[in-house]
Amino acid sequence: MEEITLTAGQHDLIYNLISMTLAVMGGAFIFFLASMKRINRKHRASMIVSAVIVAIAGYHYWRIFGSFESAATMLEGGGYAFATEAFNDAYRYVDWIITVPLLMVELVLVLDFKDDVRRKFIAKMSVAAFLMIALGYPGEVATSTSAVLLWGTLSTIPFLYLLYVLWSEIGTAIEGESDRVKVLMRNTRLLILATWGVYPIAYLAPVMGFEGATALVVLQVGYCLADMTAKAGYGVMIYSIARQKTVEEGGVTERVEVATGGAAAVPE
Ligand SMILES: *C/C=C(C)/C=C/C=C(C)/C=C/C1=C(C)CCCC1(C)C
Repeated sequence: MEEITLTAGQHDLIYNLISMTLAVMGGAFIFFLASMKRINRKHRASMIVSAVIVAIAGYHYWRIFGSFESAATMLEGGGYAFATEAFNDAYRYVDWIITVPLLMVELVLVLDFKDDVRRKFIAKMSVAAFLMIALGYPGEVATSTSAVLLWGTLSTIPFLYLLYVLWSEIGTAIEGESDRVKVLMRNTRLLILATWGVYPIAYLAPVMGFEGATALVVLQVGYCLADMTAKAGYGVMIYSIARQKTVEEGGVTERVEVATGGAAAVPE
């Protein structure tokens, strides 16, 4: 089994960041559920999906945290011996397989795509996301540079396709929206580009000339920061789109069935 030595500082950085990511996912979960009241019912599905995503990620972070803890053994002279094979990083890939398509679902729900466009978009994105993650995994666990680069390159093809479709579909979807919603959607698009772009960079850490311990730090720090922003931060952006639309619709209205069979709007 491969074992690397982490300084106390390297160990604590990863340890605390995984812990922080777990806390952020938990906090985001409460925020999304609690904020549901502030947006109109027709946009609420996107908030539910946001909450599901951070709940799934939170669970995986809890497992990653435990796995990291048990793979590290404190050394007498300071620092930690870290058994890389005992650290189950596959939790991340399992998480992505579920959460990446859900992130796309969250988006189409708030963008109000037409039904047929929505179905096609979700299908295309799910296939691309699956290929991206499935092709990336063999490279994540590979030890040779050539295998990392090969799988990384193959995974980048669906990744670029995904970004391209996302970019153009959002471009089309924002046309009919108000100026404020347009700005929020453009920012969301940039957030996706900036945060998703971190994953392939972090993935390359082991072949970018970093030695074992440093590569582990770069990779774990990169994935943690990217997950916090791409899931919780992104969810907050989606919330602000839903909230803005609600404001433009005249505030939150609850539809209440009345005896006549009609519906009355009751402002909260
Ligand atoms: C919440 C999790 C998200 C948004 C995960 C996104 C993951 C990626 C964009 C991963 C991309 C990769 C490549 C483009 C090439 C190398 C392998 C991956 C899987 C790290």
